[in-house]
Amino acid sequence: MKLPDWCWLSSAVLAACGLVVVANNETEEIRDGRAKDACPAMLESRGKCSSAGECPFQVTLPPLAIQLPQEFGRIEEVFKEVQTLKEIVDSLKKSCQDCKLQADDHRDPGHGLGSPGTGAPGEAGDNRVEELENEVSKLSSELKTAKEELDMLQGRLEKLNLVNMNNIETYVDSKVANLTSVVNSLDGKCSSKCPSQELIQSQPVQHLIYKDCSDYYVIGKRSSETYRVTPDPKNRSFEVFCDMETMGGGWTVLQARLDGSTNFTRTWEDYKAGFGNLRREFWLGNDKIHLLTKSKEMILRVDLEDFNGVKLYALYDQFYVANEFLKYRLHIGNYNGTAGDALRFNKHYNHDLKFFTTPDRDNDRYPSGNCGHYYSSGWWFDACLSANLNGKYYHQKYKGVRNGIFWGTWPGMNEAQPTGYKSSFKEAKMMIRPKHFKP
Ligand SMILES: *[C@@H]1O[C@H](CO)[C@@H](O)[C@H](O)[C@H]1NC(C)=O
Ligand SMILES: *[C@@H]1O[C@H](CO)[C@@H](O)[C@H](O)[C@H]1NC(C)=O
Ligand SMILES: *[C@@H]1O[C@H](CO)[C@@H](O)[C@H](O)[C@H]1NC(C)=O
Ligand SMILES: *[C@@H]1O[C@H](CO)[C@@H](O)[C@H](O)[C@H]1NC(C)=O
Ligand SMILES: CC(=O)N[C@H]1CO[C@H](CO)[C@@H](O)[C@@H]1O
Ligand SMILES: [Ca+2]
Repeated sequence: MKLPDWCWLSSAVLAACGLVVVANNETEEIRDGRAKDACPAMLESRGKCSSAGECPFQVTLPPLAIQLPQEFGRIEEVFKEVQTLKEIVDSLKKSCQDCKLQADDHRDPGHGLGSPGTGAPGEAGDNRVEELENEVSKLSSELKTAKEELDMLQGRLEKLNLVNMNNIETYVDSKVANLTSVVNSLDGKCSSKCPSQELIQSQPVQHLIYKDCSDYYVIGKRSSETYRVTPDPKNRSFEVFCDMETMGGGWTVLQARLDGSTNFTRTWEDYKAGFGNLRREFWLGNDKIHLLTKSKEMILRVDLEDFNGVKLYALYDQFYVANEFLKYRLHIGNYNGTAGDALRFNKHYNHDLKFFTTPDRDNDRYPSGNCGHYYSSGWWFDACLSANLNGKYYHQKYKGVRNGIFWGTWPGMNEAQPTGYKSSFKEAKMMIRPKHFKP
């Protein structure tokens, strides 16, 4: 009875592993077009990967050579991920063995399971896991070797981007994600067959992939840095900046303003994909924000600092951004904090449940114009705003349309100034963390 499951699973796994191996074969295709004519150096494969899994790809380096950008250090992360996978397969194997023993104990002899073939399915299962295990360790040692070779080369090389590392990275990433999802489904199959389910569920496959910054916090990462997250195993992973200090840490930063170095007057496509510099000013991107808020129940924290050095914050105990089809509609929960509930200012100015609007895409509730165009930003405009953290960055007070970074409940902000000047913010930041996270 177990056999078909095991067969199916293991062949899926092996297919996934096989594909990773082919990645080496494919690197040939990932050369930079410019390089082909200019210089004969290239990363290339030397024929098919052998059945032993060895892929004789190589980097040819006549007089000059390629620089392998720092990002290639990602291989190391991938390697760690594979190691984690390996550990999980180990523990799966163990729990499946326990499971099999129990199943043997409780077998009803009246059923066909008592036939001479009985022992075989279990055995086969174990062998498959072993095969998978071998396959995974082979893969990890291959990656390791590749990394060592590249590290060695790095010393000799100058800045010359012959190889598009991003493509390789994405490729390897997607294959590891694939492997991950297959192992996850393997876990599902195993526990569904196992009588002692609690036992297995108490070893969840949790940090196989890091869904957001809180997962990095849990494994002991405590420096505020960029990390790679995979909120949805079916989608791509991407870099985020993690705030590991504020209120215990574990925050995934969605937006930051601090010096005006990034222009926030942007199109729908820009807001969709994200823009700016994760270490300075940026918008993470609506698709990514959607995936992050879909993967876990999140809370939002907004931090603001004005030019007088006053720092206040707002917390919302729910934060969800729908997908593009639903125009990235905003959902916020109850407010708590010191900066005031500007997102839900009153009946007429309420950003909750509003669609995202950009200067080129009007989804707001203002009938005679586009709030995004008028206020120079993308935001969940009502008609139009009591808050706009994506407004223009002003280095001082300004006059005219209130299109600066705005938080309507800020002390003194809304009052008409006799001079007609409006005040803005020195820093603004939006970040999220799982609701049930305890630092
Ligand atoms: C792998 O390499 C072989 C021989 O170099 C080539 O024929 C084949 O098309 C390559 N496969 C892929 C997927 O690139
Ligand atoms: C993993 O790769 C296999 C083979 O290409 C593919 O059929 C499968 O859909 C992939 N699974 C995921 C979750 O991407
Ligand atoms: C920001 O971008 C918008 C749209 O491209 C442009 O009109 C505006 O001048 C830019 N602002 C700055 C300060 O560069
Ligand atoms: C607001 O948040 C703080 C800190 O998490 C908490 O102690 C307090 O009880 C919260 N207040 C309300 C009204 O939820
Ligand atoms: C944000 C993002 O990349 N979403 C993608 C997730 O995967 C689905 C289906 O594969 C795509 O349609 C989304 O665009
Ligand atoms: Ca409108």
